[in-house]
Amino acid sequence: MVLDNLGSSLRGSLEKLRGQSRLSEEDVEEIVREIQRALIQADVDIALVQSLSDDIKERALEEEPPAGTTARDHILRIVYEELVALVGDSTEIPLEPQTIVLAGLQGSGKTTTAAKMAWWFSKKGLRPAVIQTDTFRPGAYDQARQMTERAEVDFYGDPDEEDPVRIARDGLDETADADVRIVDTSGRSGLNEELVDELEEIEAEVDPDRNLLVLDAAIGQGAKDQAKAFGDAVGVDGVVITKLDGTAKGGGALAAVDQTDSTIAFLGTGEEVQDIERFEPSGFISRLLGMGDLKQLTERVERAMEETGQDEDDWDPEQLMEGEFTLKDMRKQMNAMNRMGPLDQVMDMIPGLGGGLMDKLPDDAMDVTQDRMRNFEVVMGSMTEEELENPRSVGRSQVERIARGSGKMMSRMMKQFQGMGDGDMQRMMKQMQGGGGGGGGMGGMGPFGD
Ligand SMILES: Nc1nc2c(ncn2[C@@H]2O[C@H](COP(=O)(O)OP(=O)(O)OP(=O)(O)O)[C@@H](O)[C@H]2O)c(=O)[nH]1
Ligand SMILES: [Mg+2]
Repeated sequence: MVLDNLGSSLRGSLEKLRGQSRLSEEDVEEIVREIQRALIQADVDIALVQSLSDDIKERALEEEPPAGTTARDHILRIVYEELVALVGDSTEIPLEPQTIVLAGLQGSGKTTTAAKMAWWFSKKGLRPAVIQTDTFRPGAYDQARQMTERAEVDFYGDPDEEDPVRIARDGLDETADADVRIVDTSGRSGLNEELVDELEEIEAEVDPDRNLLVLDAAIGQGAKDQAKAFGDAVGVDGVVITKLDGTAKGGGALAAVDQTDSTIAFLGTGEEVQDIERFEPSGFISRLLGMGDLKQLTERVERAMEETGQDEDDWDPEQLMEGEFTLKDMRKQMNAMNRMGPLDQVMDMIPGLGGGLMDKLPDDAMDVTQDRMRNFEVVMGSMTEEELENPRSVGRSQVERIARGSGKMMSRMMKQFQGMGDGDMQRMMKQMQGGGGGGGGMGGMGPFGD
């Protein structure tokens, strides 16, 4: 993924600052060099890299770090803030009924994005529909139909109709029940008059709430020209950058979009309908820096909760912060985590557990952890509500009963859970929420660690 090595190369330099309370000029130089290298590799405009470097240097040396912060936190915060400013804001996408037109050059990812966005809206509880108006490319109809089937969302298209505007009109009628109508359009190899005319006519017919321009990340800084050309021709309310999974150069598109007056709405990170994320500048940059992204994690948790039929209320970090964490809570978390995707991805998003830790773990550690979680599940399945609420009350005879019931790892788990002091879980949750603890260990994690 774009700028992938920024986090890991910075982490080394930041690690060296551990224990220091002040930054020397050399420290700042080294960190700025790492950032420059990563940004230039990612195809970010050189002049932009230079001005960003200057800003970071100036702030790092001139701003007084707030009392109690370390040199490491001080520079990390400045780097983070400057990078967030570099990628710019996120396009506002209200969760309400609306019509969106997707435009872009051939192969930029419009059709894929239409299905992905529909999937995204459906996960937010809205009813989306995709309208396919591309009569230019043979196969466009089938492609859109198949992708929307995979996304399990409504679809309208007409393989026998040649007029895109007519399809758009019929499509709006046919999808009147949907909350969010996403209109996919055809592409051309360049922004020619034919494409501009077609887009203008569709826009006049559809009267969309927003036009989103779909850009392939591989075009790098070319994003600036495309965003400007489409903006002048039909108006662009936001940009979707696709194929960020496939190129190391996506930094060009990310930064270039902000240099025009556009903002970024979504990022495409793969070919499947789920491979989409809302662009959140702060989360995006925290993740790049290996600081984790609680917001993303929360989104995934919410999604997982929906799928397990659990209430969102069940996920209550506040309650965990207050220190009451029972086995029952742990089971809920584990169920949710299992549904959030591969454990290593989830861990990467937790501030303090991100990057730094993952690098240190042996390759198979995640498999082992995942196995262990499954074991816990089996064991907890044999416990009563009372025992789950109150693990310290579990005596020997209960342990034996539960062990018989589960046949698995009982004493080991109880030993670990009981051995975990009251404050440990609280401390762990604090660490997760506080972020910034790149190398933060798993020491307090008890059952998850060894
Ligand atoms: N790896 C990756 N591939 C993507 C992504 N988005 C789209 N693609 C692929 O890019 C190719 C083109 O995507 P389409 O969605 O057909 O592009 P389009 O803009 O609709 O193309 P036209 O209709 O011909 O103008 C397809 O093979 C997609 O699978 C992405 O985020 N990551
Ligand atoms: Mg298409």
